[in-house]
Amino acid sequence: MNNIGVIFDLDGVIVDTAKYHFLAWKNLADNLGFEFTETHNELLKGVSRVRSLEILLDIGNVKLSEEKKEDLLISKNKDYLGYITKMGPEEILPGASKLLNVLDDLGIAYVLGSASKNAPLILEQVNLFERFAGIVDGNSVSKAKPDPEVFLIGAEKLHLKPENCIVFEDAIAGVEAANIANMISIGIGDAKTLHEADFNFNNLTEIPEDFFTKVISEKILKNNESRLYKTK
Ligand code: B16
Ligand code: MG
Repeated sequence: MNNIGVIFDLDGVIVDTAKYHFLAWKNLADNLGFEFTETHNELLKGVSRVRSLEILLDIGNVKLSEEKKEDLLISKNKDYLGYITKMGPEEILPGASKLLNVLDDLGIAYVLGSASKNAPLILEQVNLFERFAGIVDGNSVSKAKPDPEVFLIGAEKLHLKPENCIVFEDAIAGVEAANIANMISIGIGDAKTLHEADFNFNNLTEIPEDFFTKVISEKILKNNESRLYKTK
């Protein structure tokens, strides 16, 4: 059943690294002397590291030289690495391992499509690296989500047309990127926030076992009129 393939975002879909990004960004904001809250952190989900720093500095109304910004990006990542190098398989989000098993059983290949430059390390930490047919991460792209580049490279790795790819995403920018790429977008998380997705689930445990067979048999592909068979 390999006429479709799957592209997974990492943070917020396979693992929750947002909590570690938060701790590292908060530490940086504390050192700069302004408050950075969990609500602020929502703005950084799915956003590149460089863009995250720009947003954070805007929140604190802080202006810095490019050189200083470079230093901060390095120190934030060092701090973040301290957390992720302690991660283990127990941090795989509920439903993710089972979903990968379902895909393996169906012979549906999957790749990673993440904005994180640390994605390979994180997948190694949680023992999932070997299972992905390919990794597209922040090192492989020049344009950040909502630009579709990350997912279009993912489709190439799957040797599939974009419309035959299903994207799992937790961020608005990622859902937008999947839609622009003409892929099937699945929003994981709050359905109101991710209302632009073709399908919505609160988390991966909610994906019905027959989801992929239905996508194929009902031809819910974007190049097909029957895309109207949405679950919502
Ligand atoms: P890094 P995803 C994204 O991962 C995170 O959601 C986002 O908060 C982070 O800024 C970005 O990766 C870059 O991460 O600093 O490790 O390169 O959701 O695209 O898997
Ligand atoms: Mg994400």
